[in-house]
Amino acid sequence: MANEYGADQIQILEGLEAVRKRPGMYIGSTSSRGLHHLVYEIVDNAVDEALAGFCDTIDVEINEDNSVTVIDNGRGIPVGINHKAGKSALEVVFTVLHAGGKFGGGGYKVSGGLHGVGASVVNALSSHLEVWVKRDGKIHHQEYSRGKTLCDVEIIGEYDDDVTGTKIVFHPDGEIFEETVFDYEILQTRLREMAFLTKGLRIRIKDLRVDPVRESDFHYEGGISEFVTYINRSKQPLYDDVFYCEGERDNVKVELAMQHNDSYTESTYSFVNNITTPEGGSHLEGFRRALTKTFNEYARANKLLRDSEENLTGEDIREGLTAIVSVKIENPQFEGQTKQKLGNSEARTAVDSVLCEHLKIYLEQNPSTAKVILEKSILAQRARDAARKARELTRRKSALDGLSLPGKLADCSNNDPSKCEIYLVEGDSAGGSAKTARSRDTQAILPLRGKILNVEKARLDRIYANEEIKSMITAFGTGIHDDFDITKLRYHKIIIMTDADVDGAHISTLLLTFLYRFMPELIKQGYVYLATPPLYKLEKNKKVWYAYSDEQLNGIIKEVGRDSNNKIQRYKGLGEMDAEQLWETTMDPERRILKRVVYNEETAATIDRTFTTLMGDQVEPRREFIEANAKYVQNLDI
Ligand code: TSJ
Repeated sequence: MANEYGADQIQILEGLEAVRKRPGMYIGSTSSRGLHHLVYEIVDNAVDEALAGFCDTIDVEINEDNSVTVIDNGRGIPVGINHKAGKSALEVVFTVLHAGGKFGGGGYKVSGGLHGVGASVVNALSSHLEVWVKRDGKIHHQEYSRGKTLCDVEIIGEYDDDVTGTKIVFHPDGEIFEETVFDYEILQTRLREMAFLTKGLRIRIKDLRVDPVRESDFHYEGGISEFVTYINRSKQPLYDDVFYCEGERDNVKVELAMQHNDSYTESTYSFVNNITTPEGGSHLEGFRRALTKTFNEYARANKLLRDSEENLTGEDIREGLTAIVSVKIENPQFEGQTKQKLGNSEARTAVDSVLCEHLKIYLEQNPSTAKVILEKSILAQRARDAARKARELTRRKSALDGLSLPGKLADCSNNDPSKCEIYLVEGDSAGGSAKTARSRDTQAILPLRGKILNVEKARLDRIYANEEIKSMITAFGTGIHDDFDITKLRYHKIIIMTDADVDGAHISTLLLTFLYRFMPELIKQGYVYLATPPLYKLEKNKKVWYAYSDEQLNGIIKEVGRDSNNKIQRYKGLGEMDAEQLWETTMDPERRILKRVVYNEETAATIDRTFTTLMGDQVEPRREFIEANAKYVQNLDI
């Protein structure tokens, strides 16, 4: 009896009406994001079946009418009568809030969607939903509309191929969702991630809205080890192996994979029940503690660190590390402001213990890998030391000189940061025009020379020694690292102004990378903008128009008529504009277009991957980046 999981074990908590009244409470939002959550919610249920060991394939299809079909080859949702509810367990799953295996306890381990709310929520928010269950030789079927049953569970046939499973089709309700069109890319990214996190499971996705049909097939026998390889695909790994270990302590399942690359940044992604935890928590703390402790102990025991030398810090050891930490836990507790940080202390000890045990053995058996990692860590330690000294030096200097602003900065005269702007301008000549053009009271200009240092490719000591970077830090006034203080920010608009060409895009990417890595608060609080210089100037009979896109140019041509008096100039760079033109088109707060750079918590991990990929050695993904980057800016006509 103990392991029997039948119709009666499904718990019943509360009614469904609330879901349609306040959909946001259950799926976060009714935007595109909420829409896609419906799919994850359903797929999560099938993944649970896979985790229980009864399903190895999940198919997701986006149908022509934007409904979605999900099919698995598990045991099929139980169809027997649930005695507490007095109806079929299948019907309970779809019509009673919080019903399902997840909340039962004693069943299988959870996977759990973002809010762990289950199939009934999807049903409540679908104008139509149908389910088919192949179980006990029969095909069971039921239909619903907006959470209400349209018929009893009926047997509509038999099957003889011995393949059991569950199939559902749902149509997101247009009365609820602002957006009802699924995005293949978004679904694909998440489904790929789910496949990485569940080794052996095959997840296929098919888009039937396009001809030819678009499809992907995700299946990773290596699970999160392959995830690490995937993230490191555009980087140079430091050694061949991906370290992997798994174990269970105290009812917490732990899986861990990692590999260093030759970069200087860490990319660790942590998951709880297959859901990413960008704010980390106890599982991540356990990981860090075990990593630091094990490497230091190994280094001492093998004389890679002398007795007189200081311990390596966690940061030193994690320089260039790509890691996935995945835990599965029955009752995850989330804390912190956004309730995204794992709180369960047993997760800390579980990860710590599993990693210590396996990593110690791995290092002993792979001394050459251990040595490469420790050599890199020791270099990181030295660089960190040098960087600290450099920072102390600038701190002391600014304390002595008062505020020693960089010489190239043309500062504004206003002292109210909320009114002040700083333009980061590519090149001395454009910098010169900008200085002439600006409104001196509120607009400061900082010209930056040539290519900016790629902070993804340099250690801290070099970064802090870089002139361009030093002048940005002093001009902003916030300090950096432990000293960072956003209240000291001297300008509430930091505006990146570069040429409207590929090089310009590259430079703004490098600047954004610096800001993202070293002063993320500036982006999070919305202080960073991109200027938008025009692409064309059209002159006719002494009148002038500017166009910021090809469409706009065509529109203007249509308006003024296509004739030989039209003089069209294509701007290749800011340098081609004189000060007045630069003011009119790009700097005048009344007329310019600014794009605010947005920092999106939920896509932070994706941004991170995008940045690292694009700033890496590979040249090819750059265009992709520039396109992806467009997703992180908002148009603001201010
Ligand atoms: F979300 C959902 F309910 F709509 C849904 C559930 C959608 C899809 C595509 C699959 C599933 C699902 C559920 N697949 N497999 C299961 N398994 C069970 O619900 C199940 C099966 C057998 C037993 C048992 O003890 O015999 C128990 C459970 C909970």
